[in-house]
Amino acid sequence: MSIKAKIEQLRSEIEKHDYQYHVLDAPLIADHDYDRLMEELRDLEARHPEFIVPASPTQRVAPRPLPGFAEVRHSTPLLSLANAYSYEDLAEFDRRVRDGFAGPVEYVVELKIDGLAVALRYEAGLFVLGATRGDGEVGEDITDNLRTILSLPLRLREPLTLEVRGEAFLPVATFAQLNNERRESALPEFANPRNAAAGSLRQLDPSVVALRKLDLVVYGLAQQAGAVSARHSESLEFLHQSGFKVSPLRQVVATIKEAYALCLHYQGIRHNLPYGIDGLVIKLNDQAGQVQLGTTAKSPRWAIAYKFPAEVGISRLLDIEISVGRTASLNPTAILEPLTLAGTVVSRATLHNADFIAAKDLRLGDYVYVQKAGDIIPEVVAPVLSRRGAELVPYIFPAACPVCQTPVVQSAGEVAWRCPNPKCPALLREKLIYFASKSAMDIAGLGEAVVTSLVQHKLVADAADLYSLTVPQLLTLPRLGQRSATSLVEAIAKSKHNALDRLITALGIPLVGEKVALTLAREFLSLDVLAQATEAELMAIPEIGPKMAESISIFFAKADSINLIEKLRAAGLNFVYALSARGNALAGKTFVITGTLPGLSREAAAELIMAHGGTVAGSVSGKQPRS
Ligand code: 3BA
Repeated sequence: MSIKAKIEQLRSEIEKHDYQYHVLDAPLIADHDYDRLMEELRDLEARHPEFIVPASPTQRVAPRPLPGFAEVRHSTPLLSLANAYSYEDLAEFDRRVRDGFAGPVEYVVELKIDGLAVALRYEAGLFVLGATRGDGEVGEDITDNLRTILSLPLRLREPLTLEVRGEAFLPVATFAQLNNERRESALPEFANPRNAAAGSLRQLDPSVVALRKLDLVVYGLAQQAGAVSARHSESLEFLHQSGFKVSPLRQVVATIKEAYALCLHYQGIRHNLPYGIDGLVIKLNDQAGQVQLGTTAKSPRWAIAYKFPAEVGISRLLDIEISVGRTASLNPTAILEPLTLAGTVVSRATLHNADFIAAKDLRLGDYVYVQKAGDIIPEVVAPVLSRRGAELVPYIFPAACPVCQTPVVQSAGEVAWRCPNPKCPALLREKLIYFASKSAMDIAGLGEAVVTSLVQHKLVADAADLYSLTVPQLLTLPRLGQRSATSLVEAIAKSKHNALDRLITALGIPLVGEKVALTLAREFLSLDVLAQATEAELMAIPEIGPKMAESISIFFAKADSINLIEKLRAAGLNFVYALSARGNALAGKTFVITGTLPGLSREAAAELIMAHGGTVAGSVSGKQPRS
């Protein structure tokens, strides 16, 4: 057999197993046998790169991050769905359908997956373009990110040209794991699988997206793809036969009553499914009828989403716990008698701030209505006044920090009360956790527990003190062995060489997150230049508004900040952008950029060169490294 034929045979074999595993959930071989096939293919392709094609299973993860997402105009708009919240709403929808369509009415009932709507284009059987919904008319090109989804066929079984629409989502288990990781890294948790899918697909680096393990369910063909079938149920069958994962529920029913019965059934078992659903979608099966009924400005008249009601339960407010956040704000949390809500046990819920508690007049000992917003994050809705005991008294928000007892203060126009003590141990703890977190200095082994211990034992008074910690010092902490202590000291030392944007993030400047930090690093190229920047200079940057500019200059003017920065400098941390950012493979080389490349602007090309240590001649962007 020729090498080319062997490669093709391996690809077909791997595609078959990808389909069995990721679409059908029915693997035919053991993981290590699958790995061996992949290895064999990788090996052959490495020796014969002339045979590599984009549809090869080895090519799912593009080698480099994108400079940004290009815009894509959809061939036909992605409409939205009208919502129904009751049987009455569904009956009303049914009447309208029957008024506007003379033929026999049949409905297809599908699960409404809680993810992000995407449009996928195939040309001659090859996946060529994937886009987000955007505003329905224009979305963003996320082809490289969608390619990482293993249930998405890179090539179809037939060389068809078509546009498919569906939902990219995170399975429940993956979503829970991602939020656990985010909690541990002091990152905000995603409120629901939809936000998590959107956040994941907006990552510029496909190798990061690949780690998120997204999945995809398709539910429709764009109209322009031609009449493949007379009925929607047949389109779904066609998509299934073409190798896509389609909604596992695609039941055809004759009446809206039967559709509603399915809604109630799935409302009861929704939390036992491996993916989040926020309702069901009911569609007229007859595609000619769909055309006849047409659309309103925003949504088709032939389809409706039945949305599950938010699950509400009653529990008891046992206590209000006050913690001190990274910005010194006092954050109240409700401690509840445990109750099961939307499939999980809830015993805590955020109360946001003092005003929230006062506005609802929540009292310790109250029975309270608890609800899951977006079905993930629990919130206290209101007290059950009919069950309030006469002895309960209005809640008084603490006047002093619960940790250091300093009287709290409230700035004009702000709802948060803050602890004004810069040496408050609670504040230090939060700052250190944030400093070490994944999106900041990413120090492995420096999690909540170790930080708490370091603060308790007074081994550090600020982030810079981390860099002078020694193994013997760490060994004095309870539950920290020789091995962990050694690797922690190494991880801390390694973080000295982090890219500048990480350090800027880690400083915890109010309103400055990782994205803004990267912008600041790229604009000012050194921490010292940034620290000297005036508010006017900061505001000259498009992403920086007056509030952020003010916050940044206040931060760098503070004695504590100046002191911290000098200590970090003395510890040998990297204060400059460019050479350190992505390696220096291009160091010593100078580039002149002329003309354009498809998908890469001159500015973006210059940025990539500089980020790899190269120099760009001429003034393409006017932002070369100052040395
Ligand atoms: N079916 C979402 N829209 C859906 C094609 C219509 C539609 C959805 C659906 C409009 C799901 C709105 C975004 C959109 C393609 C517009 C589904 C789901 N059907 N099963 C009727 O599972 N989330 N979403 N996508 N066009």
